[in-house]
Amino acid sequence: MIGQMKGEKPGRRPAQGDTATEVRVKPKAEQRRQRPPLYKVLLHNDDFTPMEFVVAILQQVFQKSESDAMAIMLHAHTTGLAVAGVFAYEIAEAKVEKVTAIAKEAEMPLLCTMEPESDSMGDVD
Ligand code: TYC
Repeated sequence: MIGQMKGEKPGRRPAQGDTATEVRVKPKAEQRRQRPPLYKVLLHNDDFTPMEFVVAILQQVFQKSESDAMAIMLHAHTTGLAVAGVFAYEIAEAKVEKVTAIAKEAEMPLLCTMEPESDSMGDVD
């Protein structure tokens, strides 16, 4: 909020003709309240799940294009882990459950987990 901050005494409102620009930086706690903490949904590599199966999951569950799905799958395949998407807690949880259910049904060992996304300051919520 620019101008009067929460819990602050009212002061003179900026008037036309004022030249100084007042920049207020909100306390960190207040900044955090504005957006929900985000979670990365991770796909883990394994030696058994077919590449095409992982690509299909990325398209179906995460609405990825075929080329993006292929790139994410190959990243998991080569590094061991890939971010399938970043979501608010409940959505991330639902994605993990969906992937896990599809993999279980197909008797694939594909592992999908979630972890807090760190913000630009490197903090996790
Ligand atoms: N490594 C698997 C294979 O060679 C493919 C794979 C990729 C599995 C990504 C899981 O998250 C994964 N068939």
